[in-house]
Amino acid sequence: MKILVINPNTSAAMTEAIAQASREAASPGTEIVAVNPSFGPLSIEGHFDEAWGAAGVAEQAHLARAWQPAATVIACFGDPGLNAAREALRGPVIGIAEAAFQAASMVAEGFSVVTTMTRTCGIAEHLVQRYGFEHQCRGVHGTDIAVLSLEDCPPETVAQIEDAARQALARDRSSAIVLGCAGMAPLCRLLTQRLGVPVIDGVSVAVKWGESLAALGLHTSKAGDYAHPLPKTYLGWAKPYGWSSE
Ligand code: 2AL
Repeated sequence: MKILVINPNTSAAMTEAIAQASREAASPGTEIVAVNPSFGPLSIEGHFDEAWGAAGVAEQAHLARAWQPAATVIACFGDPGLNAAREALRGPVIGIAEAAFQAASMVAEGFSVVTTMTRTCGIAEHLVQRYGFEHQCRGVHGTDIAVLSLEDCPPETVAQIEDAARQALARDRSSAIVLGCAGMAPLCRLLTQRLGVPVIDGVSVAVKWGESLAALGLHTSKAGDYAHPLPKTYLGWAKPYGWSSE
């Protein structure tokens, strides 16, 4: 089966790192197609960036109509454009934040999120509420590590994330760590070894669940709120992305 992994930022290097992590998680026979939008911010570190990231996800989901992936992963921790992609596509669409929270809640009674810029903590906290994990998520912690500095992650940055995770485990009385950025996916194995608790990278969980839901024959319901968008004229540069019924 073919799984589409959309990195909502426009960093080609990060898309490649996410593709690599996705391929390591995928079963033999699963093909990972990793893409990023043709426009928008190089990294998503706030609401303004996220609005453009969501539009970029809509662009890529619209393009994927032509081949209908078996499942789609939205690989940015704010899950930008998740519901838009669900409307556009038939296969299941999974956000890495929701996948990570679900997985963490199954392996630990309480978990902490360690993320990038402190200013993005509110976005993660809103997702915790929206997905209903207020009782399991015991804290969201910013490190003020810029997303793009994860591309070429030096040992000091890894040490900083490890340190933040140790403090979170102690302060929150939690017993698992959720990595709050797709760019942290390559660090998951190393941090698991160092911390000795489950460390959850939403990219790999979302790929695995995408495969599982597709293998079960489940698709996004078109009977209700995730029905295809209404056919409509879009103006300006977004003109090609207005939905048409064919
Ligand atoms: C992210 C992420 O996963 N990708 C990105 O550009 N920004 N999230 C985050 N909290 O920094």
